[in-house]
Amino acid sequence: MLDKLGWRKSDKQDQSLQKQIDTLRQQRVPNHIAIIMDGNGRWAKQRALPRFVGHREGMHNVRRITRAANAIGIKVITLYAFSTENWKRPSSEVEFLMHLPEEFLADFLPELMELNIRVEMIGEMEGLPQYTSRAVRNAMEETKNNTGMVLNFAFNYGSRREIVLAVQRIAKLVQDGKLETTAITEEIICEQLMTAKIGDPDLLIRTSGEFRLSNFLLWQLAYTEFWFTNIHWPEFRAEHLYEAVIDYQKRNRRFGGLKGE
Ligand code: V0D
Repeated sequence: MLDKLGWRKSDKQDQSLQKQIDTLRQQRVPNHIAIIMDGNGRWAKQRALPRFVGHREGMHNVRRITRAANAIGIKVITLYAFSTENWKRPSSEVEFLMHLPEEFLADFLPELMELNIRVEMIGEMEGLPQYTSRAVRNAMEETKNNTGMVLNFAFNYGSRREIVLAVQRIAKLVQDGKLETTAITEEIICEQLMTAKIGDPDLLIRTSGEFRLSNFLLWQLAYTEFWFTNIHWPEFRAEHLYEAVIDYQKRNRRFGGLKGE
């Protein structure tokens, strides 16, 4: 059963979470949070478990963090689930990963409806196995009229590829005489990116101790606050998300002070 904020009893362990919520409610929360969900393989390795166990744990954690983000009024959460580079992994691992959207949605879609959450995707549907694209397309269709938080998966996504596709489309507009070269602005480029409708993240989180962007949202992260943690994705909990949000709010407050001086 879910309570008013969309919490499952098992996720709301203790008073300290409520304390964090009380703190972060005193200021604006970021509209859009993007997360690089790293460390599933490493988490498994440390426990002498096969990598796929880490990936499945990671998938279960997507649900927890979706609930946690929803509960504090985040408008968009973008999760880096599969990059264009991930195709280089062993084919057995890629195949396992490609079944995760199906598995995730089979269990979680009813709750997404209950929470009024809309599923979106950035990346290319082309090249995905049919069982994968069908599951994702179906979830987008089922949830398209939901008006609450957007759960946006970056999936078969690479930012350089995204930029190449945008440049190709803009060049075509110029070639067809529909756009002047001098009329190409930042806004025109934004419109051609896969994030046209969802906008730029306010906060980027990367788990598992790496400090790279790994071809994620290169254009869109120009003004974003970054937050890093050593926690592996399967162990990243609501308390860590809220810690990141509270840190973000502190930074913003500092900037606000400086700007006025
Ligand atoms: C594995 C950690 C949910 C990162 C999270 C194939 C690596 C778990 C989805 C998902 C993955 C994607 C689209 C959708 C619904 C769910 C997912 C992949 C990997 C890529 F509509 N978790 N998840 N997709 N992992």
